[in-house]
Amino acid sequence: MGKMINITTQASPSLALIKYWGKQNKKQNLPATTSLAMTLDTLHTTTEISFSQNKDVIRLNGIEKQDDKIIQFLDFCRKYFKTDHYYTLFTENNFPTKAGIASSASGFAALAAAVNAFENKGLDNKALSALARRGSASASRSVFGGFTLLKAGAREAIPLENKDYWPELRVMVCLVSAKEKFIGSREAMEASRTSSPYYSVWIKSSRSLCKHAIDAFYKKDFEKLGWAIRQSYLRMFSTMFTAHNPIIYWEPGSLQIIQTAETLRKNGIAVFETMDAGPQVKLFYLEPDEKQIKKMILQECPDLNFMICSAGKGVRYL
Ligand code: 2P0
Repeated sequence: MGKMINITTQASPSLALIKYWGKQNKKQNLPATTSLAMTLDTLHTTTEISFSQNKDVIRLNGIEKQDDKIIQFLDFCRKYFKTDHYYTLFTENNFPTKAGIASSASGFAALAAAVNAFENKGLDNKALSALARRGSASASRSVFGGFTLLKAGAREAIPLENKDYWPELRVMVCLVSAKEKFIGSREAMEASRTSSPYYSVWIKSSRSLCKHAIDAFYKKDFEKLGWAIRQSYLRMFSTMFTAHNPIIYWEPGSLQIIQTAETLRKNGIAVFETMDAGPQVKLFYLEPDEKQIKKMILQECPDLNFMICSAGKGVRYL
């Protein structure tokens, strides 16, 4: 009676300090750059899986839809697990979906774990990370908590340190806009790869940048790490700005926060911003500076919604 099972999993977004952008192998979804990331707490995707008669039924944040990326992933799971089951999925995010807050990272990590449990396959986290990568490369990182590395060309992420490694480290996720992005990150990174003259420089320069960041991470040298965090997202966006056609996720509100971070740094406060495939700006800082950062951000952007995160847990079964 395995078919009556109902399983619920939860996973959190993986925010890259050093970015993955571009694929080494499209079919197997292998990343072209090494990414260093932090799995966030506070934000999460919750996914409930059960049996479905003759087709996959997907309800995302209460609305039923046929999401191609999810269906393709379920097709892959059926082959991988050698089953012909269809699934009913109820999946909810407690943060905006497809807005550049890594909902595909938490989403596919939660989904990979859900299918694994539903099919009673008992994959360990390494195998689960490789499976989640098929859905979204960043999801391979979300399987693990704390701090992770996904190497260029790798099949799975590596857990570096757990969530308690750097307890003062915080991320303020500034919600500039909750609209769905106008172009998905998969398409956008492919446009960068195939048409930006800076793509090859991005790939090459990512290697030394990542080494620099890992060194800073282990020394807990926040200024040095912060420099690399900023370089990584700005170099990544350079490949988007110069793609044919150019891709610009930034909004005026994004720039306002970037400039506020610059003002804070000029006042001696170590705060370093990053952005992903969307207009949101995420600020890295250390907890003792939180009060001053909040004050300045709210002074410059009084209506801003934000969420504060620390390093969080990997995928879990509820
Ligand atoms: C990252 N992003 O490292 C980078 C930085 C967005 C900007 O991973 O095609 O949804 O499914 O593997 O993982 C977003 O891209 O792309 C992403 P696919 P994914 O977090």
